[in-house]
Amino acid sequence: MSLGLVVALSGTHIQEACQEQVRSPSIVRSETRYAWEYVTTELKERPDGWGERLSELHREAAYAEHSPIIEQLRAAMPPDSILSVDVNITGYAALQDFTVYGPGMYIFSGISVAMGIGLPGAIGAQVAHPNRKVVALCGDGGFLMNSPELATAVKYNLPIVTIVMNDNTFSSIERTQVGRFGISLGVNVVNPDFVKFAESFGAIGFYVEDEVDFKPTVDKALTLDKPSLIEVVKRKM
Ligand SMILES: Cc1ncc(C[n+]2csc(CCOP(=O)(O)OP(=O)(O)O)c2C)c(N)n1
Ligand SMILES: [Mg+2]
Repeated sequence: MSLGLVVALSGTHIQEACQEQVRSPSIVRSETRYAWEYVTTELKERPDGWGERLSELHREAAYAEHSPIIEQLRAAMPPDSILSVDVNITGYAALQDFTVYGPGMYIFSGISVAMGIGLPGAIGAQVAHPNRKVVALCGDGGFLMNSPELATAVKYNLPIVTIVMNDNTFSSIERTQVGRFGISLGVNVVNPDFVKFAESFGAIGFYVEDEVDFKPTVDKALTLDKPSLIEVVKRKM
């Protein structure tokens, strides 16, 4: 997401940084961070309505936790693999902490911040790059929006690893509601058993309750030649 957003909004120095990225991935990270600050802070005074939206995005990004999951995910994924990120709290952490080594290796819905992109984005990436590893990083709410696409992944034997961070809640929304109003409403969701759900499509299901099991499970899932889903129990902070 970050690259798509910043290239669209903040000009040529970012594009130049992208061209440098294979040699210097850190340039892209720092330039991305700079551009994110620019679009969400300096442009927030815009009179055309985008200023307010950008301020919201800035608030959301400022909330982002630094999830240890992201570091482990980066360590498990080969450098040329592709991460497709849905709109969720761990996804916000990826926005700031997941190092990207090349163009087209990080997919997000950009400034529209539309939920549901995680799995379909990964399917498109896997079809385009059959020899690369592709991971979708989703919240429980965002995953369920397009979860029937597991059937597509199974039908075309796409070995995508879908990670579902399950907190049985629209936590991003809960946090915003509590921050603004002190209470929350309508944010708790009733979920299926994600492992059984994945298995019912013919995918492989994994269940991770303890963070220390996360990377070994991703390592294992990345060796499979069929779609898999890893449900990660996400405890409320
Ligand atoms: C299509 C769409 N609908 C609604 C929203 C507003 N929204 C942003 S985050 C979010 C909740 C995400 O829930 P989940 O996927 O469980 O991730 P979590 O916030 O719990 O980490 C919602 C409803 C959105 N961004 N896109
Ligand atoms: Mg959730």
